[in-house]
Amino acid sequence: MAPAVTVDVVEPATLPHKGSVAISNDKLNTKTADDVAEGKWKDFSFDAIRESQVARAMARRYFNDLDRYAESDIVIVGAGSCGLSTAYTLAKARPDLKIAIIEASVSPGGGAWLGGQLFSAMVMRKPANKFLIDIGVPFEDEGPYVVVKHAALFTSTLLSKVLAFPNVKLFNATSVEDLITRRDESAPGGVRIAGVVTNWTLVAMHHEDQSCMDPSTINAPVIISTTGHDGPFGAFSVKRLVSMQALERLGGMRGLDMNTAEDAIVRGTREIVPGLIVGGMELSEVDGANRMGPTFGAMVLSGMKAAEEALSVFEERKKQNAA
Ligand code: 48N
Repeated sequence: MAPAVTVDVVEPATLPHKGSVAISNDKLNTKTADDVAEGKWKDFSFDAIRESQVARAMARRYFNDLDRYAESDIVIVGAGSCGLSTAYTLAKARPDLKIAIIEASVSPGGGAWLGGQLFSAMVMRKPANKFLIDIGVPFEDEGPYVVVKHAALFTSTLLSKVLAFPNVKLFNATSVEDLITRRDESAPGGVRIAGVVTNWTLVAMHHEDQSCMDPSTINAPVIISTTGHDGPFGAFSVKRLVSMQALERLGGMRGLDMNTAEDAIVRGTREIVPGLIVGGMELSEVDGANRMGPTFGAMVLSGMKAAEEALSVFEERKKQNAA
């Protein structure tokens, strides 16, 4: 007979009391996987559960995460191909760092679920294929470039690897709607970025038709913004830098030129103002770089470079704080 199972039930009235409720054996589902495999669906049933257990299982973890990541080491804004490549590179290199990813959409991945014009295949120019080998995504080798048979294979594999890191937390359906700043006379625009201001995206979309709905915050010494090129949510951080006069103006993304664009984005990935690194297509809005269209190698390599830049900024700040 299977032993009684006990679950920790935290009664709201007596928080932080931890009680336990025994689910008696006869309610336990003694059906094994084999039973199910043998098609004994007729009298199948799950073990009993109470709705509040599900509600508490979700809430407890989410609010623990909010508490834990309120002070992060690195925040990545935007979980598109560049942001996710950054997160993977960082989390793999530095399991000691707390990395928060803030993604406005319910579904992370940005523009990397399809190739161009809604076609499935995704093209990446070498040496981005090395990243694909690292994360275990198969591709067809076409010489100077490779082709992943479905963009969703790349994005879902990368997303699953990023989410599996214990030091990474993805806050999706959550928007960065401002930046935390500190006065910094040594910075060209007079500010250093010290974190992000967040709100549920559905809230951020309704500031015009609801009374004031204040945001929350995440403090971090390094922010990496990869919010894509201009669009309803695109190029958020660089547009905000201009509106707070920390950046004079935006260069504006130029026309499509694959060769020029991909080199410029990878080379240009850098710290734009102290504490804020910009990568991916958001950078095209700053530097006036060309767009590259449906080739994603620069997103991956920009992510790898953004991770490197972030680590050197992080270590530099740590030294300054220790001095
Ligand atoms: O995929 P994107 O838009 O951005 P990148 O830079 O990761 O990848 C760009 C790439 O998909 C291309 O555009 C390709 C190569 N085409 C180029 C071309 O010439 O057309 O991902 C940005 C992510 C999205 O998921 C947004 O939802 C998110 O950033 N985002 C935000 N998340 C939180 N807070 C915000 N304020 C915010 N703004 C955007």
